Amino acid sequence: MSKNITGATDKYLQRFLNGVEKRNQNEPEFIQAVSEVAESIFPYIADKPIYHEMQILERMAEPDRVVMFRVPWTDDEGNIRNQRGYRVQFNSSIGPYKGGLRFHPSVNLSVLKFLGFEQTFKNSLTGLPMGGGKGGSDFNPKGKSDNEVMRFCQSFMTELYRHIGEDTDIPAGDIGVGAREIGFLFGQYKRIENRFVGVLTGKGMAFGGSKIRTEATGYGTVYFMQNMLEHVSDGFKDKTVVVSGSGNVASYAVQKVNDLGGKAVTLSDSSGFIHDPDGIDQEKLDFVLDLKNVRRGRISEYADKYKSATFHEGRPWGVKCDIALPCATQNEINGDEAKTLVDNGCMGIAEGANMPTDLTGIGVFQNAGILYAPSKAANAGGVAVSGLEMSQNSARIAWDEEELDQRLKGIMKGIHDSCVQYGQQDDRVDYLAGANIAGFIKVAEAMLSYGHT
Ligand code: NDP
Ligand code: 2IT
Repeated sequence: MSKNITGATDKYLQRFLNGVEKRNQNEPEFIQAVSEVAESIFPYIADKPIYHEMQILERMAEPDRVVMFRVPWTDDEGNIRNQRGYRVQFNSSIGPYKGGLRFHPSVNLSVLKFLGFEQTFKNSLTGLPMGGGKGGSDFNPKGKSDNEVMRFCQSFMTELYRHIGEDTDIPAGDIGVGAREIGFLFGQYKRIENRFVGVLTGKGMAFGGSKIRTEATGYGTVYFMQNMLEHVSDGFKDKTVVVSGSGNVASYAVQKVNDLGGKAVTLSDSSGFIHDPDGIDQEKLDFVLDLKNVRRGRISEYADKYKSATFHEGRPWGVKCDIALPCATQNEINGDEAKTLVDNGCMGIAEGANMPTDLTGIGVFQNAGILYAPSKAANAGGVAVSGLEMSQNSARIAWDEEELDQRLKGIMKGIHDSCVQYGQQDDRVDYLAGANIAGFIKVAEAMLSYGHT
């Protein structure tokens, strides 16, 4: 790129970011997500004035609409409780809004806007016709009875139902929203609307769910890492893998690492992490799945049961590894932790969680030149199989497990190859730039076709 273009690009980028910061004060996660994308897109559009004239990125950085609502519910003691519910309908340029619901006390508008913005690019990368959205509540499911969770979900859906629909907006799970919550939410939607349609994904197999959806995010993240390794003539065999989180994404990431001959040695939750140098095999993973999905306990119990493991407070990034798969939450790897990973010889990161590495951490990985797959590429397998669940629901058919796993693998390979196409540099692939640009192009093309909408 010539010096003049670089100078102009920096000026436009700075002006754009100043505007985003001014309009979204007190929304640090949203500003972080937009900055990361903009830094890839401005150099790409430097010689494409139409994107500037049509204010494409400026419009992409503003949600189509945000719905915020009151969610009253009654706890088991008969107290009336009150939560805040949200649905951020971010961008429907290439399909109906699609994205998860998160129930966690940290949920606020900044978090859901960052997630909805990211989702728009991620969904575009899958190649399926899905726009971006995200929603949720500051409700904390931890320590609540099944009945309390049911009453909360029913109240939440009693408002949400009027904003969603199988061709309008199709929510799914995310942190704190799994099979149990999707069942309660779908049951209430069906009761209010008296229609049995694919308005949610991640449904149970008895009521329109898709095979492989539960496993898809974790499997997809590992498939993406495998694609990156194969691209440099390497593989998972005998690699030591550090995983954070112990929920849906982390559990099935561990399972697929084992399948491919790697050794996963950590899992974590918000209290700390376990380190099991012998590896987390299927029997131990079955214990974790029961602990987290049925008994709803803490990961420290793993170290009580398995003497090969130790429990530690904090995050697992100090454990020496070849590959790291952050699968818990945003900003769980800071600059110092990224440096520790690199100094300990880590050669690849694939983000199962959304935006788990902060901007300083990303800079550390990029400067080190190691394999770094940003979340919008690496964890797109979950929403991709959600898209396949939508297709199956519309056609009233059900594909088998093998067919779905093949499609998931094909979609992850397609995303990998798009990242290579748009991120290839002299001697390496910049997967961050590749994912951002490849995700941007299709949404931008649709927006250009629509004029000012
Ligand atoms: P789960 O609720 O199943 O599990 C979340 C895990 O992360 C738990 O172990 C939880 O610990 C931990 N965690 C959550 N918040 C924090 C925190 N603030 N600090 C430390 N640990 C935390 O969620 P998922 O596995 O579904 O989601 C994990 C990540 O993957 C999220 O970033 C999500 O957005 C992303 N993702 C999920 C997809 C899906 O299909 N489910 C698809 C794509 C991305 P604790 O129990 O102590 O809270
Ligand atoms: O972040 C994500 O991609 C998800 N939580 C899954 C969204 C979906 O609609 O399956």
